[in-house]
Amino acid sequence: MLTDSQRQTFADRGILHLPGLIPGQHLEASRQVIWRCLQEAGVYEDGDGAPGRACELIWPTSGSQFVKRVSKSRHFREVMTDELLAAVDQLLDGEPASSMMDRPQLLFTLPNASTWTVPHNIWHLDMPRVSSGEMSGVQAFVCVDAVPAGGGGTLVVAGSHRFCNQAGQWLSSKDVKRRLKRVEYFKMLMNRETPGRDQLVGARWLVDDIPVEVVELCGAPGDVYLTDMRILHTLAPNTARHPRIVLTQRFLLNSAQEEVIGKYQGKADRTASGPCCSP
Ligand SMILES: O=C(O)CCC(=O)C(=O)O
Repeated sequence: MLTDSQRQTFADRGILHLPGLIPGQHLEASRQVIWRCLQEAGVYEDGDGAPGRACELIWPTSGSQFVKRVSKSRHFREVMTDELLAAVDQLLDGEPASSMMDRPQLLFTLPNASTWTVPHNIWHLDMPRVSSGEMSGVQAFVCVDAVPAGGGGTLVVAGSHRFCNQAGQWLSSKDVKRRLKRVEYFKMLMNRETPGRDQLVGARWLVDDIPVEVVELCGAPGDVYLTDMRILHTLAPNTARHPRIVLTQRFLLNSAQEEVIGKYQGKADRTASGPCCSP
């Protein structure tokens, strides 16, 4: 059961960290299936599998190939415990919602960088903003193995879900980014030339009276982050010696789903039948 203070944190920041929410026994099957696949690819944990010194440094397979092979495991469902689903339900105020995938998706990043940086690109939303400006759903991130700082955890901008909600119309991820770039903070974040973008991590800025902060989703095995699906986020490099292993599931409100599917359907119909304004 979430406290009022946790719900308020989520409303204010668009992100809630629930340390250790998923017990080890609910992670184990996913962990085993992932590591078995890694071992088949020639990557071994040494000894106790402690994060930070768990893997060979030479990776015989690319991350995306690996993810394709392992991504369909039914064991991933075990991490979506009743406690996690109840927390999501509370944040959605009990409104009807559906998970977007039949099982959680693997977010996996091999060690791929020697220097950690905040990317200026690939910032995005997974879902468009609906015309009411209200939240469209909640995304859950579950750390299967430890994700240390600099270890590939997703980067999110806490507070970003509170911008661009007054448009009174459906906004694609691109539309939202275009509007955000008119605001100095976001312009700085998404500009390749900005020096010291990394200093935005963990630093709270007040932008149009809204506190914003770049947050790295790192944590211990079993930690969960719940995010408002309006939040701006991106991929991060992994400078650790251990792959980033996180499972994610998105829960979309049925009300939002109708609007989003309707829009995409409209687009698909127009593409199939030619331009909508053709004579
Ligand atoms: O950390 C990642 O791999 C990116 C996650 C992401 O962009 C998403 O879940 O939409």
